[in-house]
Amino acid sequence: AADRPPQWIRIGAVEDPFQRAAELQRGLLERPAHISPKYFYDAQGCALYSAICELVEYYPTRTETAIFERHRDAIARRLPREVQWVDLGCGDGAKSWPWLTSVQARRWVGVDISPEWLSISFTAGARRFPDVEFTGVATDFTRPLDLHAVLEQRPEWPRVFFYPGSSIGNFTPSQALVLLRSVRAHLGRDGRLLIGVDGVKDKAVLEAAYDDAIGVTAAFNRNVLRVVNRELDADFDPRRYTHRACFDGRHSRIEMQLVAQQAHTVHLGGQRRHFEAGEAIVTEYSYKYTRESFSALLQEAGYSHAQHWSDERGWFHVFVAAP
Ligand code: AVJ
Repeated sequence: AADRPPQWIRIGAVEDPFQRAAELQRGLLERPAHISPKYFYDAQGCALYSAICELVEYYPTRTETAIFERHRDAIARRLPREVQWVDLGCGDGAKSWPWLTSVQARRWVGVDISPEWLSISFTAGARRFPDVEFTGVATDFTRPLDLHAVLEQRPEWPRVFFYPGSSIGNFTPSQALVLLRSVRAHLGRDGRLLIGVDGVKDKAVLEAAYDDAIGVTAAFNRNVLRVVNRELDADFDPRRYTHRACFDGRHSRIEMQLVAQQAHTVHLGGQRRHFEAGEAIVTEYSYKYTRESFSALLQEAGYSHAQHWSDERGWFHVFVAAP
């Protein structure tokens, strides 16, 4: 691939600041107020999320990594070879690199909402794997996924879609179903989906993972108000909000909120919004699945079969699903 320069593709008006501001304003004027978790990830938010992944309480990242390390060969045996490796929400790309060797990848297609992350991962990967073709696609998973044209550039290479870290947990089950179906529509006959999903477990363990003792997750949550201030020309004071994370067993999800400590009025890009003391802004859902509930979702999305791996405690699930 040395003769093929890295490719850069941008789908849609991803970072259209007017669209982002309008979406933020709409959500904050609703009752209850809400902010999509995609707004967490500015430079500071990405750094805080990296710090979260190192916390003793935040088990998902290290549990998934341990499953991947322990079962890498067995998992890879369920995947095709000489593939186009599609990394959904690639971030810094680091989770992909060992797999590129395992499956003799010919091409890496990194997909991320953040052009900054894309160029970081893209540059790191292209240096590390000079014989692999690198393509970066900037898009937002809340819009319909359409990578057909990109993947058709290399019709001879089967596709593996890699969606680790339980990122799927940010979608409601019905939104997740839409995404899983659209991934399936990209797989062709030989393609596979390799996905990591966080498991249902003890409420205290779950809540500690989203409300750590030294307050990193609280800082991550409050940081979204600074993103809002910048993008929407708002005047939230993050110090007036406390972090809350509760596991809602009925919906099988962690719900993260920012709770106003006193009544106050905020300016939101030309509008005003009053918040009562104790009023909450919903900032994130993180859905948790059992082996059975996620297998059922895969089946409902049309996948014909799936293999499963987990850790000793059954805290995290990894699936390879076939179309
Ligand atoms: C990046 C969506 C997988 O839900 O665990 C971590 C984000 N939020 N701590 C998750 C998150 C608070 C994370 N995901």
